[in-house]
Amino acid sequence: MERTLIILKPDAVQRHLVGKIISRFEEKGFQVTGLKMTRITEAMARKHYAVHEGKDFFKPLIRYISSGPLIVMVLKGKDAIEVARKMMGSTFGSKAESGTIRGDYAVSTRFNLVHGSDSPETAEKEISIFFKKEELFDYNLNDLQWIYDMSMGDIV
Ligand code: IDP
Ligand code: MG
Repeated sequence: MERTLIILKPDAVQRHLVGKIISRFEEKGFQVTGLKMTRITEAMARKHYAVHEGKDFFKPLIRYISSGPLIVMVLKGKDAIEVARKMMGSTFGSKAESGTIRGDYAVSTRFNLVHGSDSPETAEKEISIFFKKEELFDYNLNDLQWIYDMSMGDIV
């Protein structure tokens, strides 16, 4: 099982899409292990998007992501990182495939509603930026044996 950090960016909050986007991830079968509304300071944003420092879109990206309250959540599931990014669609709203979150709800190249970690290393780093240990919950999901076939001992 893998963990990923998902952010519903300030445009998702302003556009009343929080419930819809969370539902998509829940309905897919992911377990929500942490969830809150917060704001990110410019310093946190710079840390979170450090890989983009120096690029032409860095400054407006920092302004965008720190411009209002957002939702951060940690999802747990098999291949959660890759599957969540697939559900989000490609970066630019105008290019994202229909059926994905960005493809269905975004047209902008910057205001693209969601963030999802892109590797296990970045996921762990990003989770530690936004969540304290006591804000994350380890609990049994009752229907897990219907989300995956675990009858042979592994998770399929
Ligand atoms: P990702 O969110 O799909 O992983 P990244 O390349 O990591 O995409 O870019 C981070 C964020 O920066 C994007 O989600 C988007 O909001 C913004 N962004 C990326 N490229 C551009 C661009 O060319 N113009 C404007 N904004 C951009
Ligand atoms: Mg990225």
